[in-house]
Amino acid sequence: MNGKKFLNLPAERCDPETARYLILPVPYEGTVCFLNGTIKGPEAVLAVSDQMEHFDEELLIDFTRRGIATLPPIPPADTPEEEFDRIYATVKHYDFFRTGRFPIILGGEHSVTPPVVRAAAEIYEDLSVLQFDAHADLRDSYTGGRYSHASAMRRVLDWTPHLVQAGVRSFSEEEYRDYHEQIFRILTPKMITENLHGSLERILYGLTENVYITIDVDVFDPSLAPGTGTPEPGGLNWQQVTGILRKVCATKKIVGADLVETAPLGGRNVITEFLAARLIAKIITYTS
Ligand SMILES: [Mn+2]
Repeated sequence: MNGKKFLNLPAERCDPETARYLILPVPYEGTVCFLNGTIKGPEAVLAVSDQMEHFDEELLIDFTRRGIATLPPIPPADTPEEEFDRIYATVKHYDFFRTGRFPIILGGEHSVTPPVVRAAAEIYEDLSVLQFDAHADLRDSYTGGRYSHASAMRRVLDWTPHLVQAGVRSFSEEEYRDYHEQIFRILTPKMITENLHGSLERILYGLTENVYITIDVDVFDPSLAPGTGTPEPGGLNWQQVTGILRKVCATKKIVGADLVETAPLGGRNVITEFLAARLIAKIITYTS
C-alpha cells in the first residue's frame, strides 16, 4: 500500500490524532467467487483521490475542514474467520464509536462489514444498517463459509435486526423465502426510480436513530461503476444514491460507513475508483 492517503491534505488536516474522519483501508478478498481484484481497491481509490476538489459543489463547503486521516491498511488474514477477528480487533483498538470519531472502512470485499457492525452495535444499542448493494447477501453460508461476502448481511443480522437494503436486484429464492417478512425493507432500483419520495420514507421508517451505512459499489449501474466483482444490470445512478445519502444523513445520526467491492479494471479506466473517492467525499460532506 506504501502509505497512500485520501487526498493530498496539509499535515494539520490529516492528523490521525485530531481528524474527525478516519479512513481504514482493508484490502481483503479471501472469498471472492467471480471477478477478482478488490484486494487492490483501497489503494486504487486512494491513488485517484487527490484529483478531487476539496469543495463540495452541492453544500458549498470545504469537506476537509474537520480533518480526514488515512490509517495504515489492515494486512489480509489467511482465513475469513481470522479476517473477521482482525478487523473487529482493529476497530476496537481505535475505539471509533466510543470516541465519536467517524470511521470509513475502505474495502476489500463485503465480508469486511460484519465485524465493524458488531463493534458499532456494542456501543449503539439501537444500531441500524443501511445497505446499498445489488445483492441481498443474506445467505447463511456460501463458498467461503459463514463469513463469505455473499453472507455479509446475514452476519450483520447476528448483531442487529434493523437492516434496510437499497438498490438490491439479485437474490436467491431461499433468501426471498427466509426473509420474506423483511422484503418491505428492500428497495429495488425499480421502486426507487418510480417513486423516490416514497422510497425515502420507507428507508427512513426502517432505520433507527443511529445508522451505519455500507455501500457496495455494485449498487450503481455497471455503466457507472464497471470495476467490481459482480456487475449486475439495472443499478442506481449517482443522483439517486447521493440523494438518498443526503436525506438519510440529514435525518439520522450516522455513526460510520464503509465502501466495498471496488475492483480496479486497470489501465486508463479509473471510473469506478473515482466514483468511490467522490462517494467518500459525499459521505463526509453530508455528515459534516
Ligand atoms: Mn454486491
